[in-house]
Amino acid sequence: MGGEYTHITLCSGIEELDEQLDKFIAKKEYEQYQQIFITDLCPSPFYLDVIDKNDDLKSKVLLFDHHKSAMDKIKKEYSFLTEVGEKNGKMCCGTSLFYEYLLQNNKLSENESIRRFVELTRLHDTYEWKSKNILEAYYLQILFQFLGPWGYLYHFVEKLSYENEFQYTEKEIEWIKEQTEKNQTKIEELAKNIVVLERENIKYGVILANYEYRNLLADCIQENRKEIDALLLLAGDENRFSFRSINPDIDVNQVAEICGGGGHTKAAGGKLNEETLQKILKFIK
Ligand SMILES: [Mn+2]
Repeated sequence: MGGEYTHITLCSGIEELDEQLDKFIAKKEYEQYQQIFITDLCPSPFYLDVIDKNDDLKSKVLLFDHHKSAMDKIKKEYSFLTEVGEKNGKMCCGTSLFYEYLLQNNKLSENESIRRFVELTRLHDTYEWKSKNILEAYYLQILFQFLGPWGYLYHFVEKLSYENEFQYTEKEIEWIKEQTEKNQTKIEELAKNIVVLERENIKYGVILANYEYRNLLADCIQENRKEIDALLLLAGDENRFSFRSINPDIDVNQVAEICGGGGHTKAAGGKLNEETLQKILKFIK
C-alpha cells in the first residue's frame, strides 16, 4: 500500500485487539509504519484515548468499524475513527467501509471482482444474505471454516488478484461441498444436546460447542426448534461465548452486554473468562 512492506495481524475480538495495541504502543512499534488500519473491530475507549493523545499514532491510525456495542460506548468524536452502522439506508461492515476509503483515496483501483467480494462480505457480515437467501455470500463462511483465517486471507488475496469477475472455481465448490457435509453431521450431533433455559419469558437454547458452529447451530434451531428464542453458545475451543437471536424481536446485544460482551442486535458475544462466565451463569440461572 505504498509503504515498503505490509504487515497484517488478526484479532478475534476487542480484548485481543486491546492487548495487541497495548504491546504495539508500549514498544513504539508504530514508529516503523507509515499507516495503520484497523477494520471490523474497535478498541475500547481507553485505547481510543491513548491513540488520540499520541500525535504520531493519531496521524497514522485509521479505524473502520460498524459494531453497535462499540458505537454505544464511544462518547466523543475521534478524527481517526469511522464508526458507521448504516449509510444511505444500507448496512455497512468493516470491509465495505475500508474498501470505500481505499477507492476514494486512490489506494485501490476499481475492480469488478473485488467489488463483488466486498459486497458478499457485507451481505454475510450484516446477515442480510439470510433474508435475501444469497448463498454466494454464505459460501464465504463455509470457505472460511475450510481454510482457516490465514488460509482464507491468502486464498482470496490471490484469487482477487487474477480474477476479473468473482466466481467460485470448481476447486472452491468442492471445498464448499466437503465442508457442508462435515457441518451437517456435526450440527445434527450437537443439536441433540441443547439445554433450554427460560429467563424473563425468553427461551435460550444453551449449548457447548466449538465457536465455528455458532451460525450453523442458529440456523438449525431456527428450522427445527421453533420454541427457542435465542441461542447461547459456550465455546471452550476459542474461549468465547456467542448469542444469536432466533426470534427477531430479541435483542441479544443487550443480553451479551449483561454478560460482559457485546456486538449487534441479532448476533453478539464476547470473551469467555472467569468474570464473564460468572455473569453468564448468573444470567441463565
Ligand atoms: Mn463485522
